[in-house]
Amino acid sequence: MPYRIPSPKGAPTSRAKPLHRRALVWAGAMLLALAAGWGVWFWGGRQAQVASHEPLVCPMPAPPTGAPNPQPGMVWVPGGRFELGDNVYPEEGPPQSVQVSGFWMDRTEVTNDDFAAFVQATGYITEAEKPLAALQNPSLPALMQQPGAVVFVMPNDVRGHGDVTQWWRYTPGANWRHPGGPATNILGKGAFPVVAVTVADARAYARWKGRDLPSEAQWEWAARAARPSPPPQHEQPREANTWQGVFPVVNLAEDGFLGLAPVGCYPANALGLFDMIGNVWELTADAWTPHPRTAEAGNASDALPQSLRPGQVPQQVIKGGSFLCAPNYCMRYRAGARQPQDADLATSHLGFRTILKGPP
Ligand SMILES: [Ca+2]
Ligand SMILES: [Ca+2]
Repeated sequence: MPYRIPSPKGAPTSRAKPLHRRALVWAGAMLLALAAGWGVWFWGGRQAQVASHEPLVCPMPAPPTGAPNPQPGMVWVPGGRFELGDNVYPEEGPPQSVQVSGFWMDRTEVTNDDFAAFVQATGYITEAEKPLAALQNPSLPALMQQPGAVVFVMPNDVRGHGDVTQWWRYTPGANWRHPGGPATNILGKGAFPVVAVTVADARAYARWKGRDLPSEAQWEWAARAARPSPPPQHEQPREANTWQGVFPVVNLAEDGFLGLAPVGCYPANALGLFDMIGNVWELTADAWTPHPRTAEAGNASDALPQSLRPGQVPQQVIKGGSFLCAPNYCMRYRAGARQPQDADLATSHLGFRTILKGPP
């Protein structure tokens, strides 16, 4: 006769279980707890191990010998015609034929050292360092009217991917000098890509250098290494800083980096451009449109007005994906991928690089 827990009234309760079943349930619960604890210990230990091996600088290959490069730190991208766009997400298509003239492009994402030189020379203050004009943004919560940026914070668990605030947090005090928030800094990280900059900040830097931001078409053509018909690359690239595992809760960091990497840690493309795919998303000069922009030059297309709903902020096309792009979320680690970005919102996964028009 199995033992039963008596109910207050002395009748058998429906929650009563035979003693041996209770023992099994208890043992199962203990095993689950042990497994969860082991998982936390394992992933925590693995993440600490990966982080301890992440370099602060990656050696860049020496420029090719021969005639000196008239634009040091830049790569010549020859002109050509290609099919702009892709077909993985609706906003990438339909592909359209685009002609692009040749131009110079930074061989890496703009780094913290690069941006610090600009700030030191000009006294420039980025948008994330300035409070928003409250009267112009009455609907924003008070928190977001403080100077700051949106920071990725890895959660322990998520309920689906519909609510991005599970891993993105507006963080007062976050900016390019403190990309993870006020308690963080970029000491020793001069070779990392600058983040927490807006398109206005990127344009100011480019103007100071006498350059431009690339248009969507120029950026994609360069990321394709100026190949008119590249093989369709839809798989997660092996040699780029993306996210391996289940975003946003399991970061295997099989590419060697949990978060941002210094520029130039992965092989360059055939033109000599580093990190076009992954690491940080890159701002373009083009305002967002629902389908790829075919204008060759970003400045010209940028003059086209966006059709904005009341209260909607202007958005910019960003390209290339980031260290947060994973197969289960944001398969945008491709040249043809694109995404909108609020023009005045700085984030911890977004940077840029510049171009220079002119003779090779
Ligand atoms: Ca990574
Ligand atoms: Ca990039």
